[in-house]
Amino acid sequence: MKKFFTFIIFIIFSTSSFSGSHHSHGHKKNKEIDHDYKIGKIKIEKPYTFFTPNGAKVSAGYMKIENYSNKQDVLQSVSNVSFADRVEIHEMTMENQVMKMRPLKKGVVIKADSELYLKPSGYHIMFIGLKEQISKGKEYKATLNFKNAGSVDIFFKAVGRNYHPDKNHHKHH
Ligand SMILES: [Cu+2]
Repeated sequence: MKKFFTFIIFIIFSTSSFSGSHHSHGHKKNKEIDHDYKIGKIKIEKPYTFFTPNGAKVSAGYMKIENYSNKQDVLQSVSNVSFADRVEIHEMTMENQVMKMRPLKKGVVIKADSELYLKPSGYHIMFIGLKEQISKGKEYKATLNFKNAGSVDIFFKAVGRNYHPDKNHHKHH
């Protein structure tokens, strides 16, 4: 049996989830928030993380990953993170009505010709042992390592908890 992490979930995850089945592909560009990356047949859209309250030890990163290849790919690991002691790829699961998260040691599969959302209460990148607090508006670098497509440097944008990647085009703070 694998060990489960039992961090205090409500601090890390909002209850908001994605609604609807269609998503714009960034035609309405917002320089502040929209930022995409490409490596091979993989496209990463709008990586983000929530800014943290003082003293937070963990944070999570989210994004949309699109695989334009006719072969599946695997996000095997995340590396090159200077703001945390270590990084893991996690999955949220419900166990006896308690949300728990589990590290995915082999990474997460992105099926051929499909898209995968890393989002609150789903798959996410876990930053463990924060060396500094995540500040709103700042960007945090990481390297995503894909089995087939290779490695790509991205920046997680630190946003507030009301941020939603598809609904935030017209919000200003
Ligand atoms: Cu986690």
